[in-house]
Amino acid sequence: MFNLSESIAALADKIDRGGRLSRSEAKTFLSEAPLALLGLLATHAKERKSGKAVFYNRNFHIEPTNVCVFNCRFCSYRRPADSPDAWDYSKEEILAQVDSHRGSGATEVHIVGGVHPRNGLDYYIDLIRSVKGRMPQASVKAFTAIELAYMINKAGLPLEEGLRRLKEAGMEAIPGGGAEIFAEPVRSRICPEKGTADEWLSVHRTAHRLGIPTNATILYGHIESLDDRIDHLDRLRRLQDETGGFNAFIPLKYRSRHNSMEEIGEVSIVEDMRMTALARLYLDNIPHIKAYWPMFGKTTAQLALAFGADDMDGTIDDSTKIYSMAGAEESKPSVTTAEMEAMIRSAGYEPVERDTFYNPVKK
Ligand code: V47
Repeated sequence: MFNLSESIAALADKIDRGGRLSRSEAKTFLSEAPLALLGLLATHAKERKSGKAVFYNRNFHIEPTNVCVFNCRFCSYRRPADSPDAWDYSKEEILAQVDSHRGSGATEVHIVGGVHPRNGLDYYIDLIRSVKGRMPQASVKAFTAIELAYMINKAGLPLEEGLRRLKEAGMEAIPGGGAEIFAEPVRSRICPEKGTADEWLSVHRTAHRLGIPTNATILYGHIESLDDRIDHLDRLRRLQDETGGFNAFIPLKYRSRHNSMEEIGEVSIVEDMRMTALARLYLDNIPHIKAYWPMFGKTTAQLALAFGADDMDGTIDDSTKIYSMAGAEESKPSVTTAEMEAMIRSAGYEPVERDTFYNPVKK
């Protein structure tokens, strides 16, 4: 039908029957299948899992500092400690930020920042405990695997013990940042100083073992190849087969402004949709694919719901700068729940407000 080649028609049939794509099949399918077919199959795969539901939450971010010991080439946010644009909030300032979101109905506080050279594990344990104390009804989803590995290494503790202490203090989930691209030749060009793929994966593996759910990301649309993308997804799929601890996968499109890879530019919306569909089709064991609107922009995020995404992240409340500093459309990302629900409904889906663990929030 539709002049599809025999191999693409056979793969489409396999996917439609719920079959698992191998790496080489994923490569063939992504290179040759028409965009509309990817959308159709990814939508079927999404609807088999969560029907017409599209999830969102009420959340806000805290970005304690943009001072970072690493200097990733794609990052527009990081500053050296002596830069006039550097920030490094005190605990009191951070708690005042938490207080400013009181009454917003937030069920999640997302904390990530630069890897600051000064702070140690005890500082972060105290910070998490204090944030949780100020807003006990919200879950704390905190620190990328890179921040976690750094603070736990610095304390001279085994990973498991460090994560256990952070969990005890109130860290209930871990966000997906820091994964970038696992393939070493690309990783060492775009973020040479950052922890390795194996370090990232072992933080998540250990967290899953301790019952801490986590997310995963990919940073795509720069110098990586299709093989690198599939390799990245494959490592995540294998870890998920082992642990089942990932809740969501978030494809993060490289945004090119004000960083040292700017000359590369950005991929098109067509590429964004192909990447979203690939994630849904390849990661058959990760329940949720997020269309992260502060990075995609609202309209692209909405379109991603027709390519297998089932989660729009949250209301944000103008609390993150990572993407606006890299030139994303939303300079002060914030939506009300009514706007969020209207975005989801007009894409043909039923909005479901969720908590960090994807339980529906009772209104
Ligand atoms: O690891 C930094 C990315 C990530 C750029 O788990 C960039 O729910 C594109 O991981 N262009 C941090 N991407 C953000 C993150 C995240 C965001 C939302 C939800 C969740 C979740 C996690 O941001 C970094 C890096 O991959 N990033 N700079 C850039 N110029």
